[in-house]
Amino acid sequence: MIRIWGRANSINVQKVMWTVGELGLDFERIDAGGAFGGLDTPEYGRMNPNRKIPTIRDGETVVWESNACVRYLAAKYGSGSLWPVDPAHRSEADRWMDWMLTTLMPDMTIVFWQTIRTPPERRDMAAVRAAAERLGPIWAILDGHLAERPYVAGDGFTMGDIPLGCAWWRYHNLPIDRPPQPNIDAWFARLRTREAYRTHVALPVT
Ligand SMILES: N[C@@H](CCC(=O)N[C@@H](CS)C(=O)NCC(=O)O)C(=O)O
Repeated sequence: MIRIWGRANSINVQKVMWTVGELGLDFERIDAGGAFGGLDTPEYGRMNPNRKIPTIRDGETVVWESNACVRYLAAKYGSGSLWPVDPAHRSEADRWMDWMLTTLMPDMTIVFWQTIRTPPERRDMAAVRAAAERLGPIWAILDGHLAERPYVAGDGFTMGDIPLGCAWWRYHNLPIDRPPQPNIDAWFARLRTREAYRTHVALPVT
């Protein structure tokens, strides 16, 4: 049984939920963070000194950082499927997971926080417009990559598709202008057929 701490509407928790769903693992998700609180207890701090979600526990093993959780679960339970065995192949999945966190998420976070989590009268719409303009060309890098392959790491679905799939769902639910990204649309249509995606990610963006 995998225990997962984190609220269902967190993009970082959704990555982990999608992963356990793909792998068919037994899990228990414990609501934590946001209005649920629970991150400031001594017990939680011992598991995750950052006091962020998600945190997972698998037996004696505790993991935090959402992409590290996805990698841990894929390596332990999805070798040869979510977890490409060949290092060169795996690096394809890995690099796009890191790209999501380092290149894509800074501007995604500006738009999300300003338009969804900030009251209208306090929104910095100039910052939203600037971030939205930067995001089109950033997503276009992935669009170019997907012109030549059906999934992020090649012919099959891997862990590399999970963080970006979560981010594309969120991007599409933000109230901003978006340039067309036809290859991402085709890839996302493939992702949307996956039950674990529909169950854990295709939720209202709040
Ligand atoms: N880099 C971390 C970021 C973790 C993070 O910032 N999580 C947010 C939710 S997405 C959080 O814990 N926010 C505090 C809260 O929900 O109370 C990861 O990928 O796991």
